[in-house]
Amino acid sequence: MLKLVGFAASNYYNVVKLALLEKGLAFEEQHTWAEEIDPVASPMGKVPYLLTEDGALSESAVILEYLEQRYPGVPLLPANPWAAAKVRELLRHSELHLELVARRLYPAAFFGGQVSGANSEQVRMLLERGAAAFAQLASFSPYVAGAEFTLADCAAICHLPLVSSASRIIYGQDLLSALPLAEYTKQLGSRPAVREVEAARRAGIQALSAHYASTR
Ligand SMILES: N[C@@H](CCC(=O)N[C@@H](CS)C(=O)NCC(=O)O)C(=O)O
Repeated sequence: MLKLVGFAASNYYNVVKLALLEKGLAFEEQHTWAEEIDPVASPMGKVPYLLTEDGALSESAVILEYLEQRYPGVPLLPANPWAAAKVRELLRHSELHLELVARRLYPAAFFGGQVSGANSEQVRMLLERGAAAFAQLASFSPYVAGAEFTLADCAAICHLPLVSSASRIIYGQDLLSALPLAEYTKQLGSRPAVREVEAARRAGIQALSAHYASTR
């Protein structure tokens, strides 16, 4: 059986978990903190990774593509190549131009760390560009790529609220305010898989805080 390895506070772990649930695939979860990661399975020491019948696979976007090809029963990519490419475009944007940029704020926003003034200004500029680009590409009608729930939603619902909340904490301003995030989050909350991931994420944040406190 597929085994998803990582921890429930991780937004990248949750992207893959959501895709597995939405596709109706049987899988097990193996809880592993960052410092316990098997470097053979995940050479960058990151979660998630997926243990499959073929071996271990890291990098969430690659895992999603593998799941689509290996288990096409419930597709989360459109059959039309252009429409599928537009979904992938949104997925890449949410990762590269929003989540990875905002990630530089997380230590200060969520873990009591610090962000230098110069860094924070650079991140703000990049986030503003990323948010404008995402607003231009996404339709939110009601899903980010249109009428169907896709892989782009698996990423967006796990990454965007985090980016938004980090920006509110650091800048006192939601740099994603141009996106209809509140309505989108509410809409996606009607999906059982989204609710399941969100409940586990909340519990996972508590567990992560307790873990940090016990290892400091
Ligand atoms: N590009 C990776 C990013 C995964 C990632 O950054 N995971 C974080 C948790 S959200 C992690 O494992 N951090 C531990 C570390 O970097 O040491 C993916 O898409 O899977």
